[in-house]
Amino acid sequence: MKLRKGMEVIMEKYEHEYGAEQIQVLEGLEAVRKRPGMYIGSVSIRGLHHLVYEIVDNCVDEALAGYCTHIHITIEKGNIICVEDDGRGIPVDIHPKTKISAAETVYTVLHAGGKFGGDSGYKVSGGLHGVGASVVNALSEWTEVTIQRDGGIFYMKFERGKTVQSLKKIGESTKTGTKVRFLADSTIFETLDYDYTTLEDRFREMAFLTKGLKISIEDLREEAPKKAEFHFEGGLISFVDYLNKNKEKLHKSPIYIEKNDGEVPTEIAIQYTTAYSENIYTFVNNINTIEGGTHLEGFKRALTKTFNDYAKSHNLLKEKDGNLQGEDIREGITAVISVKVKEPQFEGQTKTKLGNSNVTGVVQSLVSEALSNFLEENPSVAKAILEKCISASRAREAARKARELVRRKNALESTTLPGKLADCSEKDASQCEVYIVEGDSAGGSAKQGRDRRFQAILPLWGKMLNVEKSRADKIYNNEKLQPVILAVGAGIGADFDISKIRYGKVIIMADADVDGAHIRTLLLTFFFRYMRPLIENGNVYLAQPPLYKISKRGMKDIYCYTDEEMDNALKEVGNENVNIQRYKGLGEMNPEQLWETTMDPKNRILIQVKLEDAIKADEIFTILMGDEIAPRREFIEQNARKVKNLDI
Ligand code: 28F
Repeated sequence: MKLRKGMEVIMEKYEHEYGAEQIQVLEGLEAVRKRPGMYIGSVSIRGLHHLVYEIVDNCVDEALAGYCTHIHITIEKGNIICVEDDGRGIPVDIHPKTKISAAETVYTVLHAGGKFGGDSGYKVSGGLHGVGASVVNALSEWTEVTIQRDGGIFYMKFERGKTVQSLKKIGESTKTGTKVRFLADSTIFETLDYDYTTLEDRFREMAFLTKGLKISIEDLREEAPKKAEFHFEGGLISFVDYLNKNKEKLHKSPIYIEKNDGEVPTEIAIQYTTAYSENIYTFVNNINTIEGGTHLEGFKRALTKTFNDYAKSHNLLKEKDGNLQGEDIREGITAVISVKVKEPQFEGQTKTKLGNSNVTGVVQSLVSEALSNFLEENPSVAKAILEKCISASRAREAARKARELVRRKNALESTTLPGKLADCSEKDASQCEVYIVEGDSAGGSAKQGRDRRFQAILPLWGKMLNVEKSRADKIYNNEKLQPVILAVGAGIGADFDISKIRYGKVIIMADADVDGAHIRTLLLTFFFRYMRPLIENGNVYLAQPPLYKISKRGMKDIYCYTDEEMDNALKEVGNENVNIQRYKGLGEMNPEQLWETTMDPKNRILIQVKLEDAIKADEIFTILMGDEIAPRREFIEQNARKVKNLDI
């Protein structure tokens, strides 16, 4: 619930001061302030970051038009954002109809920014992006714009979207460019605390996607300022190099496909690794299309057909072997696909799935031609990739048999539930939780301490499989993972069906030590690679057992979940005659304590595992679970705290 103090009063004032056209403008921006979510998705930190992206997008459009080479973003003290570019500067001439400058129009009229970018014309319509600078202006306490062009320096200022200083010339300059500073409105956003890493990651991505453009970012909020600069002459080749930096590659440099003229300008880079996972990232007009769509479809079709044709014609695959499946050919692939589409149609749950049907054919024929040329010219690379595809195909066949065996076994035993599972009585899955508990003793306490109406317990035992180093067949047969698959009840891999899950919350409960962190990571890797919708849907949680118990005569025990909490608690109760117990493992708690501290919905702390960024997640799991030791050590040292809390 956000306060929008005295809005009606402000509206009344407008009507006295402005003409009919201006009232429309102000009503437009009032609409943005009333329903910010409709324009920027949400008023959480996500929406806050959107403000920055909106402004930077305008600079990128100016770069795509060929006039801007450097964008600089500063997070100033007090969470003020400053964005500067060296483009032509927003035009300052007076619009004949509205009688205000083009620059002021861009900042006050909803969607006024829709057409710029010169002739590039790839500004996105609809969706969350490209809503324009006026939305940022409407949602900011104040906005300042400084433009250098036509020999002068021009300045204008707004408060909550309302012009407080119309554009005026404040000096002379021979340079050109646009600078925008704004302070997001704290009465609208839940937080103004920008996350430096999120912004840095997005700007790195933008720089990869716009070959040659330099983007620099600086964070001046803390004593030790942070900064980074991104500039990639290699474009998507640099992007794939970056994504594969910790992976073992099957060939030296990425396969690169680029076509800038024609209906759908397309840029693609591909490189195969020895990993088992598939990592394809797709973008439309620089927007990450997480749900894929027609561009991805065209790419996959071309990949499948081209490799099968090549394998057949070069006798790497015998006629009797049948075709390689798409998934065999995508095992270990890292690819980035970037297309520019004039009027993109975004579909899907999160509006990140490209719908334009003409794109499929365009991408398919481009990739087919370029890829078959590449394979003909690089026979040793072709052979290395196809050998991997063929072994993936054999493993898939083995996995299919293993899966059928599991299915048959389940059908025979009539119950699909694993023996060790202590299920709950409630049948409505959304109300149910399953605790996956490491170790039999903790499992025993959890079974006794739980509320059996809605809490199920699945103890795990034996050696946990590292799924990062195994193919699907091993996973289906793994005695430790099988009970997890059966308990969750929604299948695995391509067969996974989120609507079938048996528990709304899947909670990993492990000790707060190194071994516990290891189990958590192994299980999370498994969920990420084989039940990804479970994470995307927010069903996976980490239980947070307390680290300390403070007891004192005549006082109720206090449980502390962090060192800070304990320090505060000790300040409150004093240091005298207190007994501090440090919990080393879940096993040290009796069933009542375990219930009270870690399982009772009234007291417990659950960490929801979120998948904000698939690129980051892939990197983390590759490093943590892969076989290259050097980067793993570096990662653990850099993120020692993060890993302990598993804040992925
Ligand atoms: C820090 C934020 O917003 N940069 C921008 C331009 C350049 C032009 C432009 C922008 C004209 C009338 C729409 C210049 N010269 N940085 C920015 N740089 N907008 S935003 O034009 C906007 C259109 O309304 C520009 C010639 N054509 C375009």
